[in-house]
Formats: sequence, structure tokens, C-alpha cells
Amino acid sequence: MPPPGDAGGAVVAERKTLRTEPPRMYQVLMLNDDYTPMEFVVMVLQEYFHRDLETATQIMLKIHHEGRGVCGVYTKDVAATKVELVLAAARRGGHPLQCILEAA
Ligand code: TYC
Repeated sequence: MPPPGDAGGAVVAERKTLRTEPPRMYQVLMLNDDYTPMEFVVMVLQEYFHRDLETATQIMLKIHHEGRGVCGVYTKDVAATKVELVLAAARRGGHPLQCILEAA
């Protein structure tokens, strides 16, 4: 037995509460333009942001009138992937639709 106060070479682990910060969130926004058809924007909101037809239409109209609108809020990787998917779909369709990511 080691003398009192001597752990005898043993490692004593302190119990600490490890706090994990919530991840930073990012908004995916679409920007208005004069050429992308409204139906295409609504389709994108349904397909890539899982919005129902009514919500997708409201978001599209908000973008149309105000210049930009939030499609959804996600962690950085998910948000960046959605931007890439939307831009790829727009390019395939020959539309100038712009989609960007912004810290929420
Ligand atoms: N302004 C376009 C039109 O009148 C519609 C539109 C809406 C385009 C939203 C882009 O992100 C957009 N056809």
C-alpha cells in the first residue's frame, strides 16, 4: 500500500462535463431573376427543400417580390450540398437561378 496522499502511480481522472456547442447554422437563400420560371423555383423548393406546394409557392413569391428568400436552415455541409444541387439543376434546365449560403 502506498503511503496516504500518494496515489501509488495511479492516474486519477477528473470527471468533467464535456459540453458540445450546437453546430453553427446556415441559411440557403435563392435570389430573384427575370428569367427562371416560377414553376421551376417551386419545383426546386419541393424537391430539394421538402416544402409542400403551398409553402413552396409562398417562398417563391416572396423571392419574386423581395429579391431573396430563405429556402431552409441547415448545418454547413448540408447547406453547401443543397446549394450545389440547386445550381446543378438550374444549369441543367438552362436557368440563371442563383442560390447562396449565409451564416444564420
Ligand atoms: N422572377 C421570376 C419570374 O418572374 C420568378 C423567380 C422567382 C425567379 C424566384 C427566381 O429565385 C427566383 N419568372
